[in-house]
Amino acid sequence: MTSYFTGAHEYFPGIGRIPFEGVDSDNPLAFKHYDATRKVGDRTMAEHLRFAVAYWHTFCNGGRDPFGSATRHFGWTTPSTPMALAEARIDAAFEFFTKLGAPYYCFHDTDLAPDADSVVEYEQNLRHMVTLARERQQATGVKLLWGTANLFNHPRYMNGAATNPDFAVVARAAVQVKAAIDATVELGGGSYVFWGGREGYASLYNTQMKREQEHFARFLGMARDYGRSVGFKGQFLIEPKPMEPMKHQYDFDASTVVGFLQRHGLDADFKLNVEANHATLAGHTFAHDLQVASDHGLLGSIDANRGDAQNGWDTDQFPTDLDAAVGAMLVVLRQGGLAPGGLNFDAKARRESTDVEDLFLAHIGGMDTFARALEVAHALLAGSPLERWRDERYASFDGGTGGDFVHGKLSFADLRDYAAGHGEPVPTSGKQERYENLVHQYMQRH
Ligand code: XLS
Ligand code: NI
Ligand code: NI
Repeated sequence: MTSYFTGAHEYFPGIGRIPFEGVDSDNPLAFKHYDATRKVGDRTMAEHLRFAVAYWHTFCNGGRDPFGSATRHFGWTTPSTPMALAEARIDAAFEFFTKLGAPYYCFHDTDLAPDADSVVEYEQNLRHMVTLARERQQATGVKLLWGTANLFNHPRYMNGAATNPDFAVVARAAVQVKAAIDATVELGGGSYVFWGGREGYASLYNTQMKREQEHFARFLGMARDYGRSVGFKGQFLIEPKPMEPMKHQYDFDASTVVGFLQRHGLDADFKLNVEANHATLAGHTFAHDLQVASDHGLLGSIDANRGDAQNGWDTDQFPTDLDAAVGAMLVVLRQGGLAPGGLNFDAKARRESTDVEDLFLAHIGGMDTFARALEVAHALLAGSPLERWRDERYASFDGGTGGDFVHGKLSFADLRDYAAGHGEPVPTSGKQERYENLVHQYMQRH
């Protein structure tokens, strides 16, 4: 991957390619664990982790919050017209990707190109920016992990996009999804994401929930058919989230989405993009929602971030919690990897982090956390008693009467007779602390 500048402007002066220096380095602008070409098992770290930078948080978000305006004003945020801004932003983005060594990026249509109320103008804007993105992808080797459409910002979507009670809005949402699928195909993206921020409701008094969900399934099926017709061979992904911005969102959590996809016959084309902070908002751990998706063969990709233990909203912080990342990587390794998905940092530097280098520091921390988690999870699976211990807990089903139960050879009355003949079951410790100690022992080991 070569560094990329148009030559016109360097947006991150004084910052070069981020090197790997190892755990003894105190250089903040160096990786301590992420060594892209290092092998872990049969693949390199880069191949396992497939890191992506989120265009919206890193290049579009100036640190605004509900109480205040942007705090970050960087070189690419000054141009006066929306198109000049988009063109400056894409150069900054590719300079950032290549200096960081991130192999992938993700975008919403309106992150990349200026939005417009006119359908034709919107489509032209996106096509122009996709041409520039394609040139830059070819020049650098950076690839698109996934594309999506922003169906939550514009006021027209305030009552929902695909689930809006007004058909005119549903059709208008299709304009963006069609264009964003076209962009994803043209840029070689391996996945296309639906995150339904406004697909939900605020009050049941004015809502026919069943009808809205049926419209949603119809819309997704049509988008799938369109994508396949224009040559999209990748995976469609639904990103669950229980709330925010809507009071109640239809894609509540992994379990809800799995049921929805199966009920509507969409599970052959759609998988899940599981986000850490969305799982915790739903009252689950990150690993729980990953495991639910994976158990159904539907874990397609990950939005890596973290919430805040004291705050009840989607703080989208960069992941620094090794325990949570190890839990995630165990699920990923057990299912044999994430490709064509990857680990997208759907995370933003804090509002108070106003230096341009903070964008690098944030990503370095996230990448090092997952690189270390990959090493720990791999070591746990390849060289520790973890899998054997888990298997042994279920050994009573491996043969004998327990085996007959598994294979459907017993009647319900047989269970009763077995219990009557065997007396009170001997208590078996769950040994949670032994497992926790093992994981933490491997986290400290080098
Ligand atoms: C917001 C979502 C969003 C999706 C893409 O909470 O995480 O960023 O990933 O629309
Ligand atoms: Ni989110
Ligand atoms: Ni996300």
